[in-house]
Amino acid sequence: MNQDQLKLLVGQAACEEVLRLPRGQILGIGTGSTANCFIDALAPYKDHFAGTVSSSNATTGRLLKHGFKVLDPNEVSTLPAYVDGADEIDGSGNMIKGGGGALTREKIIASMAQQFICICDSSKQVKSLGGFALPVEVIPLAKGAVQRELEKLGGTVSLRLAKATREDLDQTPSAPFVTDNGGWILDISGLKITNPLKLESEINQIAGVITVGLFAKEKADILLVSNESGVSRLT
Ligand code: ABF
Repeated sequence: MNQDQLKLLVGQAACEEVLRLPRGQILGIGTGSTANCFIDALAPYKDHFAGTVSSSNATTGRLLKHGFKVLDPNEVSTLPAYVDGADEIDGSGNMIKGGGGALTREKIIASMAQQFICICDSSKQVKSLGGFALPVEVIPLAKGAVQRELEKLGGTVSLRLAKATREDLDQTPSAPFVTDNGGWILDISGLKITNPLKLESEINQIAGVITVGLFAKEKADILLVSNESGVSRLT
């Protein structure tokens, strides 16, 4: 099976997992291609749920297209589950997230949920985090100041650029990628993250940082991971 097929498989498994919840619940929904497979698999059963809370404009658009009700997070006090992908996940459930640029809302909605159900294919499982560049969302005016602080951690820090369109390639260099919250993203590559919880806390303290894409304080409670032989459920 290729990676797309593995994502479809785990999206289906996550659908079966959340259908075990009593009717009338509100679900937190993540962002990315694996989360999209979950949304598409869940669409035929949308009436089992009272509504959803979304982690990005992209996910909101997909949910609305399928006819799901999408609620303002401020209308919801708690969620039984938040379902989302990850860029990397280690054996303890610590994750790097934010490759898709939605890390801030993902972390907010995950913090509202009783259970974080991470869904991924086996390529995302690592012994220790850092192979994937760590995303840090920053207030644009603080980009320089935060970058200088992050460079002290080791690794290489780069500003994430918007995907160049055909016209852009011929003219100006790409503009910075702008998140749903108006933030910019600095990606740190080359880190060997031996203590994700400590690093998450350290980076959170830097003035100008909105969110760091380390999910160690809010780890995954359940991991559904797909590989050639099917889907495993790890807790
Ligand atoms: C999202 O899942 C992001 O945090 C992360 O980047 C993404 C993984 O993307 P994909 O499922 O497309 O591999 O929650």
